[in-house]
Order: sequence, then structure tokens, then C-alpha cells
Amino acid sequence: MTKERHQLYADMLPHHLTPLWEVLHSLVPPSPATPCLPAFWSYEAVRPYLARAGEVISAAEAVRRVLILENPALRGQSAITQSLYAGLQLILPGEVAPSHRHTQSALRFIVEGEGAYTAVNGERTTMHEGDFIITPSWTWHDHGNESDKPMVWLDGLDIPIIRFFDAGFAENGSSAAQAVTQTEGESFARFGHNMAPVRHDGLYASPYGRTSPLFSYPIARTLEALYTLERSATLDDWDGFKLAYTNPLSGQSPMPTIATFMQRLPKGFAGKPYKQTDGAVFSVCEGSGTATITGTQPGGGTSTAIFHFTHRDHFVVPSWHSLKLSSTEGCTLFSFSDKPIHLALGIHREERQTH
Ligand code: GTQ
Repeated sequence: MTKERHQLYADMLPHHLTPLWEVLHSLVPPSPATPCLPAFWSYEAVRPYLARAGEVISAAEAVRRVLILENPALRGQSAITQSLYAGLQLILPGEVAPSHRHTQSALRFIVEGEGAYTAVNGERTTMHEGDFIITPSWTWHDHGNESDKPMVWLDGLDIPIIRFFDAGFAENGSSAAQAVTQTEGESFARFGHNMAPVRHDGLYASPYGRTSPLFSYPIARTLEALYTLERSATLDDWDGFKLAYTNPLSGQSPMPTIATFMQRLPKGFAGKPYKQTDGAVFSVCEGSGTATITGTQPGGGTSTAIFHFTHRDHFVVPSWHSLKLSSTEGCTLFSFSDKPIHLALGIHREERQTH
């Protein structure tokens, strides 16, 4: 029979046919079998390469001067998980990263520096360490540094998702810096205070896609919320105090493909492990701690990665790997994942373990 089977496979090969029964087990695995690995980028190790990138190419020539954080199991694919892209972008004093737009949605989490701006849809936002900023799908955006210090931020994009759907479009702006048509702070005034325009709200909302009309979620507000909770609220044994950023008009994630979070682990926190189908990328905003990440190997055994992280470090937790967070001195962690898509498809799963 084996011989006849192989003859069948060989004969039908030129007709672009292949037998399902040979691959069925890997097409519908009993539980997620991601090729992605847990990985860690210490800022101390990465920063000198960013500095060297600043010496060998200008922001204008590079368009975006970014070092991509590539998952070690996905080298060459510009991906940190199967669905997400992450990179560290450097912009030096006086530089402009020219205006463009694309269907990919982007987030910035400011890692180092103060005072450069991102312009989105005619409004500039000054960036501070810890701010979370979005450039939604198909919105014009450019970045400029009018401060006297280098600025570095984490870029998070849904590049692999848009590539998967073959739905990528992009355009360059007619000038390097887009025309400014709104005073800084206008979108925050309209949408950042638990209020929204009574009339003409569509006029100010993002022009394309189901995205937040707020471009900037300033760190001062985020920390105020988390520190208040830390003083009095009940601690979650897995997450510490964890809040999701929202689109104020919908209560959903600020962008349709990417969810973003900030969490506070109090001093002495020893979290319980949990796993989720959405792989997540973390950026350490304050303090230090340890992430223990355990996954099942293709062969069936388990392997554990232990990352001791500090301020400005980055790490990735692949899908369905268990994550346990702990911190001696306390810490604040930014993270993002593709959770909104899992929720939209009804495939999101989470398992919270008790030990
Ligand atoms: O700032 O527009 O890291 O288009 C990759 C692609 C940043 C950006 C990236 C991009 C951008």
C-alpha cells in the first residue's frame, strides 16, 4: 500500500494536489504549536547598535531608522510573533522622519528622551518617556526631533497581519513634515476627559478604520491611575494592577488589530502563571523584575526561559506559553498583543494557573 500511496503522491504532484492525511495533525494541532520562542533584548546591549545606526544613516535617508526586534525563530521575517512586528526607532536632534501613510497600524511607546514630536492627521504631539501614541491605519504621520537629545521609542505594528491578508498600501507625503492644522492638545481636549464632541464628532474622529480619535495617552495619566490602584485596590494574583488602553468612543482597543496595556507590579510581587493565545511584547517602563516563560517544545517536553528585566528592556511571550511575573522593587510594564483579533474571531483563550 505504501508504494501505491507514494506513486499517487508523485503522479498528482504536477497537478498541485497533496494528501491532507499526511499533514492533518499539524494543520489542526490539539493546542497552539507556535514556532516563536521567548526572547529578550536588554537595552544596555541594544543601545550601542542604535547609536551606531545613527552614525551610518540619517533618519531622512532611512525613512524610518529602526532596528527590528526579530524573533530568533523567525529570522528574516521582520516579525516578533507570527502576527506582530516590533522595532526600536532612533531620531536624533534636528532630524525628521518624513511623512507617509500606510494601511498598517502603528503604536509608539516612548523609551528614551523627551520633546520630539509625532504628527498624526495634522496635529503634533510632544513625546515623553512612557507615553503611548498611535498612528492608525492610513493616517499621515511624520516624526521630528526639535529637542537636543536623541529619542528612542518602541514601534509596534501589525505588519505581518497586513502581509498575511495582502492588504498593504502605502504613500509618501508631498513634503517631509505634514501641514499642521490643529493646535497640540486639541484631540486630547475633545476625547481625553471622559467627554466627546456633541456635534460633528465624525469630523474629528480618525478618518479611516475603527481607531481611537486620541493619538496620545500621556504617561502622567496612566501612572496616576495605576499608583492610585496600588495604594488601595485589590491586587490581581496574576497581573498585579493591569489596565488596557481604550478607544474612548467604543471602549475597545485603540486600534482594531492591537491591544495595549500598562500594568503595575507592587514591591515584592510574586505572580501566578497564566497563558493566553495572544503572544505579547513587553517594554519595561519603570523598575525591574523577572519573567518566567514556559512553553511546550515540538517534541513534547517543556522549556523555560527566565528573563531578569530592568528599565527599557524588551521581551516577547509567544502564544500559549505560560508567563509568571515577579518583582522585588516593583515595576511598571507596557505591553501589546493581537488580542482584539482573537476576540473578534471568538478564538481567544486564557488559562490562569494557581501555582
Ligand atoms: O514610523 O511609520 O518601525 O512605517 C516600521 C514601519 C515604523 C513608521 C516602523 C513604519 C514605521
